[in-house]
Amino acid sequence: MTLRLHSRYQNSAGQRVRIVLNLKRIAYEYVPVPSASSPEYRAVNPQGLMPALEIDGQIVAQSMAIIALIEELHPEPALLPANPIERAKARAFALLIAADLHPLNNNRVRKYLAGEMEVPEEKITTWYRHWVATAFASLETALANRSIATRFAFTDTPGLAEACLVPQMANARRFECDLTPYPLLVALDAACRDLPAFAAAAPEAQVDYPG
Ligand SMILES: N[C@@H](CCC(=O)N[C@@H](CS)C(=O)NCC(=O)O)C(=O)O
Repeated sequence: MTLRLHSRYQNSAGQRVRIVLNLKRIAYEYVPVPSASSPEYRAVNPQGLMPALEIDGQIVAQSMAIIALIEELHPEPALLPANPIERAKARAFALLIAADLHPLNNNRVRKYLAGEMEVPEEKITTWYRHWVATAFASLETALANRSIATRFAFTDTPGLAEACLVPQMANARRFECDLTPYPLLVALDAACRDLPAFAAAAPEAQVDYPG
């Protein structure tokens, strides 16, 4: 099985997938995408969003669908807890980021606000920080309310929750969001970032990182 991941160094949805592939020690080819809106990339993913996974010649889009596919093909190490309720909680944590927060703040939304809507840059930053604060408050509460003690968010090894959180934390730092109200998120992110699977998936470790 050959895997080619179309992504870019600063593609946080793609970074989730890179983390998961690394956690599962799955070899893949990283294919840098210079422009997601180019005809070349739209031939790969007509939606014009990264990442896209090429698997044995077929294309799968959407990071969470790609991660679910990887988990089905390579169940070990598991990305989710064994207990069904804990599994649901881990998925809810990840989806709060992938389904609720990320779509509000991603590049194309900010570009649209700045361009067609003529929103000044400082207001876009306010928008960005508002949605980060809203989401991070809920994520922090989710961690504080856990009934089972685990080394990472919901598991003893990093999984889906961490694969979604770490890229989002990097984005929040890039936009200078105040992270002091979220000590549990900050600690979880710090516990992951130096692990080889996360370090190798980081923007600065990718071949297309401008350095
Ligand atoms: N729901 C999608 C979101 C993908 C997405 O929004 N990707 C962004 C980057 S993180 C993108 O490709 N934007 C186009 C661009 O930056 O030109 C997923 O999880 O894969």
